Amino acid sequence: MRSRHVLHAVDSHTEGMPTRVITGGVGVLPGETMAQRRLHFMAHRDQLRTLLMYEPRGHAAMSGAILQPPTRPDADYGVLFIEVSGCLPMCGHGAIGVATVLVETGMVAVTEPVTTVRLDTPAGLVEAEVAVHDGAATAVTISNVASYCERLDAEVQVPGFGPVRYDLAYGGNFYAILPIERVGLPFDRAAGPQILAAGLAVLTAVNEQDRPEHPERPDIAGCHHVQFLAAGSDARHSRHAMAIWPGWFDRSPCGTGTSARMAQLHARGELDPGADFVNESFIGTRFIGRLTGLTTVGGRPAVLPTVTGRAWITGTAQYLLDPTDPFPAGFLL
Ligand code: PYC
Repeated sequence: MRSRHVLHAVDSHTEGMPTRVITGGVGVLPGETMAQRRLHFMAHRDQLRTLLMYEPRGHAAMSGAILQPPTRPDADYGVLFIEVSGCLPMCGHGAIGVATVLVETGMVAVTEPVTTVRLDTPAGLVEAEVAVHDGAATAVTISNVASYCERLDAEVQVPGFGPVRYDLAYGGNFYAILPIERVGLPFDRAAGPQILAAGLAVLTAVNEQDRPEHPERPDIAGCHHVQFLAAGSDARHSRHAMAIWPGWFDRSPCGTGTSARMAQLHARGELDPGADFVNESFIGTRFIGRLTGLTTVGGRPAVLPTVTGRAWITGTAQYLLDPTDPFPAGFLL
């Protein structure tokens, strides 16, 4: 056996969506903040992401997180979120997976019934309250970054679909949000390829015609996620298919998407702080969201969201790269 890298991983899934947590083998990335480390990684180390996320070690809907020492004194770990899509500023299912792995592998001091883990993410500090029973993480509630609604009832010209009305909100990533009937498709997994194609068409058109940019963070820009709502979705219980660039569905109910959806519902006057909001994924798994307060982002009204979900460890692994491997950056089919 020969290897240019040995990467230590604890694999998990959060309500169906994988988080491959890289616990060792990467070293400390340069940068004074996790946002700077993310930009450095994207510019100089992206092959490590594709090696870990793409085939043959991953797959077309793979997701993970690289652990780092924190860059701020109030955090326990720095986290860089990696996916087939790139490096996200924040990932809710990933944060729930990371917190579960840290607790269940003893990488943080564990107290019962609740262990608090503070994650230094590129989008900001995210606190995770892990409910622990007999050493097992039974649920994780993350206090996500401030989220806000950027547009209500905006219109975009989408080739093949014509004018499409949508809302756009930020919850750690930007989300276009619209009922699925606006693209003429059923909320049905059998229509998955058509839903993905519609999602890619919508996000491409949004980015070409009115690319969103975070008012305080120019490093967070662009829309790579489209939240297609099922009929009957409301501010108490919402079901969605989350189409993500370059062409996959979130298996989890999407933590940053849940936060963005709550910001949108609040902007529409339909969701107040304190009420439970059930958000359901395309495979039927659920997160419980709640708004805990109001704030501002770049002078705009914003909300403080929490998201509760569960994660399970599925294995541990050492991923290797043989010097003769013809696919050192992996591949996607
Ligand atoms: O849970 O925030 C999330 C997420 C983003 C992309 C996939 N999952």
